[in-house]
Amino acid sequence: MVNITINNKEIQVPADFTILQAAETLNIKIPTLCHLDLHNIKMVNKVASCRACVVEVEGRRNLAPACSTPVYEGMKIKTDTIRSIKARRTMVELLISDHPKDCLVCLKNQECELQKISADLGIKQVHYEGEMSLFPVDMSSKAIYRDSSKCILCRRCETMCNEVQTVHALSGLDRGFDTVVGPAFHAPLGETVCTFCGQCVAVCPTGALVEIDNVSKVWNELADKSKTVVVQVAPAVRVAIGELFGLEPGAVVTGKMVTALKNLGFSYVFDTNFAADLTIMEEAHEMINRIQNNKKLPILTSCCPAWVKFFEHQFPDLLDIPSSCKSPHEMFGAITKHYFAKKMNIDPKDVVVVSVMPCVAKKYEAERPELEYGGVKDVDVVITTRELGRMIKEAGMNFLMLEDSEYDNPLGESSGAAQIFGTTGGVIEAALRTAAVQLTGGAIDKIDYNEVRGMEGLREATVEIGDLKLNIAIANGLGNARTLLENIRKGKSNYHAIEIMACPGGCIGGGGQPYHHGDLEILKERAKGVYAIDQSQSIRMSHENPYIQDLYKEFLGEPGGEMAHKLLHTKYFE
Ligand code: HC1
Ligand code: SF4
Repeated sequence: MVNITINNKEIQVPADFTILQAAETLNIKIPTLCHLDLHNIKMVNKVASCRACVVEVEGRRNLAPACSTPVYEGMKIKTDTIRSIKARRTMVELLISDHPKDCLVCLKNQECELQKISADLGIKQVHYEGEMSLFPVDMSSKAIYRDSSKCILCRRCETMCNEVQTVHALSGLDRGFDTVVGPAFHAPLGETVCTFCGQCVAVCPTGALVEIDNVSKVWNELADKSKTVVVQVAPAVRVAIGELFGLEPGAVVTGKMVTALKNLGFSYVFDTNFAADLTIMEEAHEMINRIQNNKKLPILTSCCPAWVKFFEHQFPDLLDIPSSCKSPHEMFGAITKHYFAKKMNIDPKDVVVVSVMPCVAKKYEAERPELEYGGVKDVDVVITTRELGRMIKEAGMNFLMLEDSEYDNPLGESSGAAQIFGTTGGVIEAALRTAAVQLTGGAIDKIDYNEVRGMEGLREATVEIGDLKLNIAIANGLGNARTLLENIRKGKSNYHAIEIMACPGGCIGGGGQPYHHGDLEILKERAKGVYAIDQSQSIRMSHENPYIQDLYKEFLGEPGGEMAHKLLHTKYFE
């Protein structure tokens, strides 16, 4: 510990603290823009490039950036002098001088950190006019919109992509006003190893990285009276969308959200959770088969599209071990178009499936050409939680005052097991619940597998089911996934099953969720919301969902059977 003084207050802080961390212990707020400290995923953006956090240190001629200057014994710091405030304003004014000032029509309007710091610092005028960095917009991917003219070179995206996700799709290129953070050789993002996980979007402070906006597409589909427009909602959306309307993270707003979707004019409001139950029927069947025959182990979950793209690029030698199951929202699309539409006497070509997802990679996934049946795409349009929030606002609804309503049936009923898909560890727990019943003939002593829950990026557990001891691993964040996959490649893994989600925290921390600014507490609250829904359900195991049972009886036959394979399973490509 060292003794320091901040704004005349004496305190003791750990010797490895920065000025910024020390000030936080006194609740002194120093503005920052490039800095980001995501303790839970060990990501600290250390570039100190924006200099919006400069402070005065006694005995030092120059101002010091608080985020990167370590404390020392006897240090005397002033954070609120006119000199430091003026310098901060100058730094931010310089950033604004090289920034398109189209805030009113920017997708990040009211959520932009540059906008906020400018207001907080009382900047009323930009004194510096001159050269600007202008770059073409990159819309080469179906998921991410990249406008480098709005980039402030904070490098958060680069740190996230390279250090946390270990994808290395982004790095700093060129010099001076030509400096840009992007793929090597200025390649279009859509043609790179980018997984579209959207974690760069989640940490970008400005509108430089945002999702491809599909809101207009959905409005147009809703206006087309020749179409039956069906919407499905992912498990993680209902515990986060309330944040866009001022509610606490984790607030469960399923009923209001369903009413909002009905008001928007969707013909049917269904639940991705139904298809998560279906996924478990298929995946647990595959898992049991592979464990009993001791072949192709470990089985890897396959519902996260960014994770799928990651292993296709990075581990092409291991393409036979992920489960062949499509992700739940794709299964949902296939079942809607080839089972529900038939039941309702509608031509599948006249059905439009819209997915509301916490994820930007789902936009890319829906465009994968193999995710179709009989020439009909499984899913037509994907919007994120944030885009649904915008649609609700555009329609002028007072979300908080909406009554609750229920999902439509038959594709709106689901178990608690499906709901926990939304958080890290949930998919494997859901699979274990059903696998345990099938392996023991129903002699189970528990439904909750607390040993696979948690927020750590890499976890493992041994789960006993009857005489079997199953070694399970869970990774969230692609860097953690890489660690597991490298061990498998080296033959060092003794796992039976592994769940992988690309985003820290799982889908609750998806790149399309309300911005959480790296606050782990927000993710924890969303996870609590997910588990609270599970606990409140009368059915908590996927195979007990009566509509799933009907679906197999009426249409699919057996899990893993011929029809199931045609509609619900897929292939991976190098
Ligand atoms: Fe997910 Fe999934 S859990 S991938 O995180 O398997 O996006 O929420 O919808 O498809 O069910 C996302 C969430 C989601 C799928 C399911
Ligand atoms: Fe990297 Fe993910 Fe962003 Fe692609 S979407 S650039 S993989 S962080």
